[in-house]
Amino acid sequence: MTRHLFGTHFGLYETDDSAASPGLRGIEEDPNPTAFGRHYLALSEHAHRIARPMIRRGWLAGDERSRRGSDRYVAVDWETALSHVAAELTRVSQTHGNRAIYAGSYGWASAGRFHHAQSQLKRLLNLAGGYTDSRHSYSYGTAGAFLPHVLGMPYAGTNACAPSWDQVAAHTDCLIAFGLRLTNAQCDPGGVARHTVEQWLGRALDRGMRLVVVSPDAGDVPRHPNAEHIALRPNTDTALLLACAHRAVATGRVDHEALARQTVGHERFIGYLVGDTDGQAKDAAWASTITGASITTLERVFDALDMDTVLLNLGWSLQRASAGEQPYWAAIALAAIRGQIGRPGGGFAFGLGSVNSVGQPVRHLRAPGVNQGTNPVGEFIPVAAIAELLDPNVETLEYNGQTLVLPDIRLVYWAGGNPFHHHQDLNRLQDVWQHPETVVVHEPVWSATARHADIVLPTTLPFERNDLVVSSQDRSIAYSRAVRPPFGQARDDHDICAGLAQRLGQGRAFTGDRTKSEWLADLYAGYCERFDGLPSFETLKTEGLFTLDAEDEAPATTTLLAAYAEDPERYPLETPSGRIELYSATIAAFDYADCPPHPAWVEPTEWLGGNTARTYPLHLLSPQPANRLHSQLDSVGDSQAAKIDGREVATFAAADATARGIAAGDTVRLFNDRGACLVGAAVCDTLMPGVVILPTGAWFAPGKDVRGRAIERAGNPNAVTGDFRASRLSQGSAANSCLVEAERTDSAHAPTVEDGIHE
Ligand SMILES: Nc1nc2c(c(=O)[nH]1)N[C@H]1C(S)=C(S)[C@@H](COP(=O)(O)OP(=O)(O)OC[C@H]3O[C@@H](n4cnc5c(=O)[nH]c(N)nc54)[C@H](O)[C@@H]3O)O[C@H]1N2
Ligand SMILES: Nc1nc2c(c(=O)[nH]1)N[C@H]1C(S)=C(S)[C@@H](COP(=O)(O)OP(=O)(O)OC[C@H]3O[C@@H](n4cnc5c(=O)[nH]c(N)nc54)[C@H](O)[C@@H]3O)O[C@H]1N2
Ligand SMILES: [Mo]
Repeated sequence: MTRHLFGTHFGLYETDDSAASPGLRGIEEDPNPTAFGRHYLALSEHAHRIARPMIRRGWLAGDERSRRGSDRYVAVDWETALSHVAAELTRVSQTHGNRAIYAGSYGWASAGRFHHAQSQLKRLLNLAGGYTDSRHSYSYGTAGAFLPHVLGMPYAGTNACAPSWDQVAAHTDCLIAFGLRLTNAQCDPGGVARHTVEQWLGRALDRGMRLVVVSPDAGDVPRHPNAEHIALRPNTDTALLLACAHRAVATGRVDHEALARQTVGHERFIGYLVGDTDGQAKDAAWASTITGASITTLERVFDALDMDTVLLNLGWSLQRASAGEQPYWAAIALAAIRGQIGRPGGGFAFGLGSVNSVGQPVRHLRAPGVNQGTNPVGEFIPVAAIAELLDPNVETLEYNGQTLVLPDIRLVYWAGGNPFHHHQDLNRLQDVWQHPETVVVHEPVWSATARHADIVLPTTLPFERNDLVVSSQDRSIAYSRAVRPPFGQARDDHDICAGLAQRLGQGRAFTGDRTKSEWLADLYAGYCERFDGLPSFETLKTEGLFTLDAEDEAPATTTLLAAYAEDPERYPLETPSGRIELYSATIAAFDYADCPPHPAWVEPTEWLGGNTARTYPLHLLSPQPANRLHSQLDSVGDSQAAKIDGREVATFAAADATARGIAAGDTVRLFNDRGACLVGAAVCDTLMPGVVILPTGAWFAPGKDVRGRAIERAGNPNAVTGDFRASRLSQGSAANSCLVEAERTDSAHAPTVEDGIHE
């Protein structure tokens, strides 16, 4: 019998059309399926779907006063829409060169190796002369640019800096986790067959591992007798880590031999720790003022560090902040000082628990995807610099020791991402977004980005097409089957790009003369060439799922930097010195005040200890949503069920709520100088006072309140976050450095969230 599977970034599902529970259920092989995915099919006929190609009225009429984001759309046929897009690509390329086309097109789109929107678009544009691209990600942009200076190249990848979970389960005596939100481990770009992070963590805890969760929110701590909480102000982990290193130095707990062998620059770093350079010892008293944690609390961390095998795990959220390089560097330095690097279950880790795949001891089923070709245009931006790129007043950008000259963008082309979800300070983005001459977007739904486009091309969703679903960081491959017909006139990204390629004289070059089924078969053949034992394509289609290696094997067990730690001469790192750099001459030469040449406390742009906190005394954290993937599935199921009056829920510490007369269920206005948004209020006693949590993903719904002030109505944190970066070195997103104030609003006077689809 044929098994009907459906693959997503948050798991594999089986269709379940029984009358009791129409929809999807997680596959039986998955020990912890993601609940919100069950409602995916509710998008199949949803009012937010786009049925026909649409063109913005003002763009069509050449009306220069019309604004993207507040205009209406007219439906056109595909022939008209594709002719306009092809003509614009040709015009811009001929008049301004292909560097005037920005198609970095960042975003997660949907799982599926073939129907990967970005790959399809980039293959098309490379055949048409190229485009200005983006580098790195919002997820890991700070670490990705920074770590090559300290650890060298292979260690800068998202999944490259962690021991495997089996080693944690077997050897770690104490795991100190800086930020841990287990719902995040439900997702992985490309897909997840088995969600095992909670199982692994549970195994370690049951063996007796101590878990210390350092976070502004005690709600992050898993319920277990061996788990404890350390509260600290957001963005101050570096001070805590430096104090730990200082204490090791001051009390003779330094592994001098390992430090000398594995690192360079430790003398200068230690000089900074003890205050030689600035007269300030980075001791517990110093760290206490910065972190807001008492000295007694800090001593609990010191005590934990005295255990035998200690692993410092830093979530990706820590580097998505002002000076986000520093906590990572400080953790590397602390692990080195304690002689933990290269020990099974010890050392440092980045991102265990941030997604499912980090630390999985499995072989990676990895093969080439859709060949994007090569981009003749060399220009790029670090991905979070989109507003600078579009702002005609910004001509250059400091980045990683270079001065990038920003191209003059005339055409923006986005397929598979939602910048009006992912970017910070969306009010600024909305302004600079008015500058390009044309914006083309492929979208299955009327996302905020679709509503800010000139030409909107409706795409299918993954349950409307067949695909291979496999993550390059995992070991399973699935055949994902169409279970619904395409909505309205929606087309696959591939078919849209093929139609454009044909109009640009590149039709056969784009399709390779293959049908979509032939493309799938070819991609699958690529896996069979690299891995033995894969079933035939026909068998995969029938059985649905294939997994490398047996369930209980850990064939890819990893001790991070084991060979290097043992013999740095023989296995040097790809850094200038071949060693872990605790002082970087390269970074010193950049001369960036926001990224000093050794791990250091750099005051964040916005934090509770800074001047801005006098006006805006609440630190807003915007973590990943538990009930959806970013903005995806916000319109349905669990995400809608959790809203208050249709708005996203912000969680306040009890003391902050009381001080402002806010009660659970109230409508609250969060605001600062950049903007304001309306949220529903929840109040809890686990959160550190001074901190507010508003997950990302509510659909950006700009509007006006009764007093005529600009206000975002759905509870999107990026209406207030700042569009500054971790540092000039990385230009990574600093979404987690944001101060706001909050006030109760009479919900009767607050504008409600309506669809506002302009058709
Ligand atoms: N404040 C704040 N902001 C953040 C973060 C934060 O922590 N705080 N986190 C950041 C991070 S880490 C990330 S990764 C980003 C995520 O940002 P994005 O990846 O841009 O967010 P998504 O909502 O996943 O956007 C994907 C879009 O693709 C569309 N789509 C789905 N399937 C298809 C398809 O087959 N074809 C096409 N053409 N489109 C499709 C969806 O409808 C959706 O609009 O957000 C970042 N933004
Ligand atoms: N369900 C679901 N899972 C997802 C996603 C999703 O949209 N939905 N998105 C995926 C994506 S794209 C990514 S990149 C990953 C991101 O994974 P992460 O970057 O790890 O996640 P965040 O949700 O931003 O933050 C995780 C935790 O860090 C804590 N934290 C925040 N700031 C600080 C700080 O300054 N210090 C300390 N010690 N702790 C802090 C918060 O309390 C929060 O609980 O998640 C992935 N997983
Ligand atoms: Mo991400």
